[in-house]
Amino acid sequence: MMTQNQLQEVIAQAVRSVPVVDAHTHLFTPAFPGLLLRGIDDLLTYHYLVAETLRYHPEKTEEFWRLSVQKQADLVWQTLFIERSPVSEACRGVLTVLRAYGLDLGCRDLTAYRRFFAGLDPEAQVDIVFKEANLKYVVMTNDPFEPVEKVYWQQGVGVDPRFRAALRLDPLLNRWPETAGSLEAEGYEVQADLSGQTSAEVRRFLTDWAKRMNPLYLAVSLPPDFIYPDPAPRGRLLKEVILPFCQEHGKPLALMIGVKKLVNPSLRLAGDSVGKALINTVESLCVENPEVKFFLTMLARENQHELVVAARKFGNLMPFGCWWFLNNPSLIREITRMRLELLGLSFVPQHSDARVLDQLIYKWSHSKQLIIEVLTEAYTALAETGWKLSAAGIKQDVERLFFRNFEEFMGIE
Ligand code: HDL
Ligand code: ZN
Repeated sequence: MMTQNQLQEVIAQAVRSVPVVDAHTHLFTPAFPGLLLRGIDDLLTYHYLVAETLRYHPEKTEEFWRLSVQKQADLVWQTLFIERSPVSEACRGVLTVLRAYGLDLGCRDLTAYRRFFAGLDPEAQVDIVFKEANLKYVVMTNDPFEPVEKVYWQQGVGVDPRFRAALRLDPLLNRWPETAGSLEAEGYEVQADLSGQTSAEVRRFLTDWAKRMNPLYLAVSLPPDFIYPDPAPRGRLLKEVILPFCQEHGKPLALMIGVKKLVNPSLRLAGDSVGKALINTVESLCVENPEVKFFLTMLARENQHELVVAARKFGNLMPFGCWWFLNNPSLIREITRMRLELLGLSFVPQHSDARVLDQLIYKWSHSKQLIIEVLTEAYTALAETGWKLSAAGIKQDVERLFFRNFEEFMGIE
């Protein structure tokens, strides 16, 4: 029987050493020039930190957007790191990254940090970060309507296998009929009122892009008031095109529910907020589409318990991640405990949502530390029943959480 100390060490070692599949990021392979964000200025101008900075300077918002990225980073650094202690999760993350690169936090010298990052080759930096965060691969967010990115796919640019694709559908499902125009311009015979050959043509669009990207899953973020069934275009496109496509191609559908877009438009990417969504919608989708796999995350803390209960009812529902405003220690602990208690090991505890390459280092080290804490509580309670635990068994459990559950749900052998 392991002592408590031995048990804690076995769990910590298993989690720290387990390779990670990062189920959702906004990163890009360096093969897509200009799209991969990396280095100290991109870290400091992460939209989480922009929002935190502009709380102190709301009057500077419009001026802020006219600044260069470097000048924006200067203001963030001065406001959040020099004039105040960087206690927020996003601030602490920057410091975790600098420390992982061996940089001196004592000097607080942004110029010195810039000099260090300027010397990093993108491919080498990918190798360093993936090794430090022990990543098998990350899943990108790939939008076929994004003018710069789509050209790289149409040109057939080779993609590093450590960067897997996800076909993102927000413009299609959330901005119809505006998007109908983009599809028509690409040669797809669609009608704004979804008449005629629209369903068949949207399906052809998906087929064309699935061939180019070979996505692991299709994905869309949705507002709190998302309903299904729904006679409006989103509901019809889901019913007539997306769900049949996912079923036919065996591709899971990732639903990310609860985003209130641009509650403060002046903050741009930092202007989105959160709203409690309708779990009935999730239940309807799962019960009416038993052959479709729903990879699902919700943004409101208030939706987390009912999502876990819904997952107990549907094997085709896989909850994942502590998304965005939930990706903080207090909520990661709460949500992961809840999932372990009600779902055992049948969930995907975390994704990074990283937008900047180096963030992978902090997002995974912070989350792994918290998951170690929660797993230690759970295994300690289990050991107290007299159940015999082994290092091999714990290692297998941890592998399920950090990559095997995801790969099995995605149908990856
Ligand atoms: O829709 C999404 O994928 C969200 O993650 C947004 O990109 C959001 O801006 C974000 O970066 N959250 O972490
Ligand atoms: Zn995201």
